[in-house]
Amino acid sequence: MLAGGSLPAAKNGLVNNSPAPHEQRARIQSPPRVRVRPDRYSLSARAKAPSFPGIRKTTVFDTVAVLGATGAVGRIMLQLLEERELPVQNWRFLASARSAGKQLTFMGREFHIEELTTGSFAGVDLVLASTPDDVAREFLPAAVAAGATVIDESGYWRMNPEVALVIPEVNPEAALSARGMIASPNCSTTQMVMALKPLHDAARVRRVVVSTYQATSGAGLQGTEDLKAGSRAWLDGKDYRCEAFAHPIAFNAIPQIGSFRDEGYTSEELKMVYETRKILGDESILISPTCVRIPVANCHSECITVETERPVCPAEARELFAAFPGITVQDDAEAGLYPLPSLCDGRDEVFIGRIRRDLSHPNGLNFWCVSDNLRKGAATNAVQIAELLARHRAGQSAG
Ligand code: 2RA
Repeated sequence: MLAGGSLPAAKNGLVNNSPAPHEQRARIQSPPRVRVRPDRYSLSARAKAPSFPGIRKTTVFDTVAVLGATGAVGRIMLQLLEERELPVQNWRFLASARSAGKQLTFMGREFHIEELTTGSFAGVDLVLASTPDDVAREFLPAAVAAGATVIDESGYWRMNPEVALVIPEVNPEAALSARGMIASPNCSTTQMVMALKPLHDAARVRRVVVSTYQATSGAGLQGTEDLKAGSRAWLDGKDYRCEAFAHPIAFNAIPQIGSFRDEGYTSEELKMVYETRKILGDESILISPTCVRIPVANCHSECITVETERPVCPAEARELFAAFPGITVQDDAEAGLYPLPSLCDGRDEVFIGRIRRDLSHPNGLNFWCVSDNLRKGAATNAVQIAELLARHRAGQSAG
């Protein structure tokens, strides 16, 4: 069990098992016409963020509280909320005593950051929380008890059986039947499960071997600072002591993310195992993970080998990935087209390339998967969950 604790009964349980309409169109990205250097070919123009056709002017949430708006993920969450226009009447911003009292600008207005207490949630109907685990443990049950639906980015509640663990493209029904608390998965899990879902639906995934190449932004703002300051120091021949990592990250690779747990696996690796099974609703999937921190500023990359019940050839896999909402295939070896963290930065999709058969197993498939860990791995997924709830509520009031 990775997380414990209990939740009060939700006052606002949402019950509906119909999946929400998908909001992003998947596509196979056209390869460039000529062979070009990686920095010359561009991703297609950034898709405008999906909005709320038909319900934008309707207030769905009276009061939404955002927790942790000043952190690495919180900042992006605010940016997304500004871009995507969630139908909300009132916004509140809550933070621990250290950040409380500061001002922040959101949607062109100045907001005062209030101190987070267990009494903060009266009248709040949705909480978007991006906080450390201990804050989530201490304060979020009070939000549920006050009648709010909580979307939690922390790791604390994810494996609690009373909590829904949701990727909107994969298991939207879990969000709609949640009893107050909805958790967003760990970033390394989210992009892998996005890739596994279409394969699992078509050919049942039996076993996964995954190695991650995780960006320093996954360790928060200090992780980014350690990469920048550590790289400068390394180039200047000076010492630098990392605060977010146990070893120097500049010009290095650290095969430890999180703390060591059972059988030599880290907490990050075990999250990939348990969260994947919970989201896909299949405890039989075997997963062998190795998580590595690398000196890339943003976007996690994963080398994934999947064994399915029946063989899935690369052409079929390409089609399955391309048809899945939120996945963009970038796969043209001759043109040098495959996902790169530098080009996926700031994007909301999960990118897949290097799709090829596993030479060591007749039912095996290998591919490379990159995604912005702060966006689809965290903020985007949380905002998409809020949008899913908004569409559902708007549908209910229209009906
Ligand atoms: C990391 N997955 O990259 C973690 C953040 N949740 O460190």
